[in-house]
Amino acid sequence: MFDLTPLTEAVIKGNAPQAKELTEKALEAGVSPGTILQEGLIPGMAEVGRRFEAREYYVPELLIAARAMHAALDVLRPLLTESEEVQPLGRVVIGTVRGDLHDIGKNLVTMMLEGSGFEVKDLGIDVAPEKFVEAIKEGNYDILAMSALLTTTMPSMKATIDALTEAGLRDKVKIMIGGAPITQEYADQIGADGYGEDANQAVRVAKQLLGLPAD
Ligand code: B1M
Repeated sequence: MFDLTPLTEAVIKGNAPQAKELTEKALEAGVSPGTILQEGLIPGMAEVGRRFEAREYYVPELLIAARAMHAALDVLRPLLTESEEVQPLGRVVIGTVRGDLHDIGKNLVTMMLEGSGFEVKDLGIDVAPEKFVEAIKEGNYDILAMSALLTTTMPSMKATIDALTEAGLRDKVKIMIGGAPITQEYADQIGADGYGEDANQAVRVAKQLLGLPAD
């Protein structure tokens, strides 16, 4: 049984080279990418968040932890996004909303969607409502997916939905939202079509929104 604790520790300490190396070693030892993610990496970021809340960590520690997480995710990305689908299940445009720079969760959702056969266009972070509207106008997307990690940026989700409605495009796409402060109640309140609590659920919700079978 491969011990993932050192990997969790590498994320907590923000040791990017070690996080990368331990992820590679775990894969070589036959640990699945999903297990590495759920049992090695995500608990590391959760602990980083706890330390930040307890004021044991400050922004620089968050940044170096995020860098370590990205180094490990870069190793997992090709494996998580491997898909046998030829025709995409659907087309998704995703972004972290205006004012928000958190992208680890969004990147995970992107990888899981791609790995499940969706084609995903990632608009990145700090995406203004107008940019989402422009993408929907110009691209042929089935789902608009928004991520927010700050209570102060959650209203950008509603602003984006309002901007789409104003542009007459609201009915053109299904809207899915998620991120640590987001709830189903909030999704209902702002008129989103779906809410995903984590990256796995995001895939389930995306399939549900397009009327596709769960598996
Ligand atoms: Co910030 N930060 N941060 N931060 N940060 C949080 C979010 C915070 C909760 C920490 C805390 O106080 N405990 C807090 C927010 C408080 C609040 O609003 N309630 C906070 C704060 C305050 C801030 C700053 C304001 C700090 C400051 O400057 N004083 C600042 C804001 C900057 C900005 O965005 N404008 C800031 C900055 C940063 C860094 C840049 C340093 C860094 C981000 C680096 C990066 O992303 N590239 C950072 C980090 C790392 C965090 C924590 C520690 C970790 C976030 C993370 O990556 N989690 C975070 C504390 C925490 O969450 N415990 C915190 C791991 C990731 C896998 O989980 O992103 O939740 P998550 O994604 C999950 C689900 O939410 C879901 O699936 C994902 C996978 O399971 N999901 C979706 C996400 N998007 C989805 C979309 C979907 C469906 C599901 O459908 C579309």
